[in-house]
Amino acid sequence: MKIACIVLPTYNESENVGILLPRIFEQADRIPSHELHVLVVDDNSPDGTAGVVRGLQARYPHLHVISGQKRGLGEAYKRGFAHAIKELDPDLILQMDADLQHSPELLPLMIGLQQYGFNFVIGSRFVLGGSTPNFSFKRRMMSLVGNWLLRNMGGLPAIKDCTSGFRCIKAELLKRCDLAGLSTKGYSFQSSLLFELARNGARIIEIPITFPDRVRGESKLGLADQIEFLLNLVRIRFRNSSEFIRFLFVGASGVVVNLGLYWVLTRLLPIGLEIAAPVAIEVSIVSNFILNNVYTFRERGSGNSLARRFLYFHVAAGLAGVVNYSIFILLVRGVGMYDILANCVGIVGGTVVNYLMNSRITWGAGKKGGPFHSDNRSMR
Ligand SMILES: Nc1nc2c(ncn2[C@@H]2O[C@H](COP(=O)(O)OP(=O)(O)O)[C@@H](O)[C@H]2O)c(=O)[nH]1
Ligand SMILES: [Mg+2]
Repeated sequence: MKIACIVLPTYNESENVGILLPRIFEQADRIPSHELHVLVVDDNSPDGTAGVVRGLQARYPHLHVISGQKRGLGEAYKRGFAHAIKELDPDLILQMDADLQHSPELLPLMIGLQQYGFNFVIGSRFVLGGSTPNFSFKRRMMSLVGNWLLRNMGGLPAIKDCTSGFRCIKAELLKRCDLAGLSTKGYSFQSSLLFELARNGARIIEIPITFPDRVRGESKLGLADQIEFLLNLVRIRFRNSSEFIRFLFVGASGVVVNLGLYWVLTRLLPIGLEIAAPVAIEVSIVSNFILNNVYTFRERGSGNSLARRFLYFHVAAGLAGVVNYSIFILLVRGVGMYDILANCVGIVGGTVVNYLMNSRITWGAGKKGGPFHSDNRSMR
């Protein structure tokens, strides 16, 4: 049977885990598709959280616990994910808080949604039906502004809750991600992980959750997390633009190839511009294809197979070529523009179309279907 493993980070949650863990395992019967496991990642909590968990292991054979140094929520998750993948080889990995702010009764739904093609389910406080009934005005504003900044800077305008800690992720998708590079602290780890999953082909759905205040214990996320969160916004933005900058470099090399060949064909050989231009375009498409494959999108694990990527790339390149050629002919024949200049304009138009298609589709989320598929990735 396939395994779903909840990675549950804890720091001083001894009062909560004793209540939460039985409530989680009560849900196991409602999840026919998966065997439910819980991995508690405790950072040597001084209040003896790990001891409480160990005490419950006799009752729950699928309860696991690892301990380590306290180095932030992000580090705890990284350790937990690696351990779960190595020891349990799960099909699904879930993230959840241990302080009863996330309702275990939603676990069957979050796990069940994977059957419908969603490989990343987010329990969301900010979609219709979600709520944060006990948030102070200040906390609500911080969360709303932070999430607004994140979704727009990171290029996922449709995602409402970028920092939620209640999520269900297909392990296969998580394995494609580069976790080592992600932030170590709380809120910024959650948002960095979201964008990393998106880059690697997540098909996302948000389901509404109620996020009440914690009743026992104290929140651990403080000022340092908020500062790292703000700095991380810049990193997230840069990470997205660095891909676009690489794409432009490749595009520039394509311009050299295109114009160089066009010049050779029209100036050194007796070939007319109607033929020379499309030949030059086609050769530059092929050189761009090779470079984009090995350079621009090298960090992305696409939801598409290599063969499919290869096919989509040619469709994108073909469309870009049509746009390039149409602009070129229109400008030369229609407006009487100098042919080299007209070709430059055509190349710019073709490059934009090429980038949008490759970023959103070829190296995108894979087969169409999820609400996430393309609109949310407008900045990539
Ligand atoms: N292992 C570990 N868990 C942490 C750390 N910081 C927070 N947590 C856990 O992460 C979850 C969410 O933290 P919490 O303080 O409730 O954040 P808040 O709900 O945003 O105020 C809880 O289960 C905490 O015990 C940490 O540094 N290490
Ligand atoms: Mg909490």
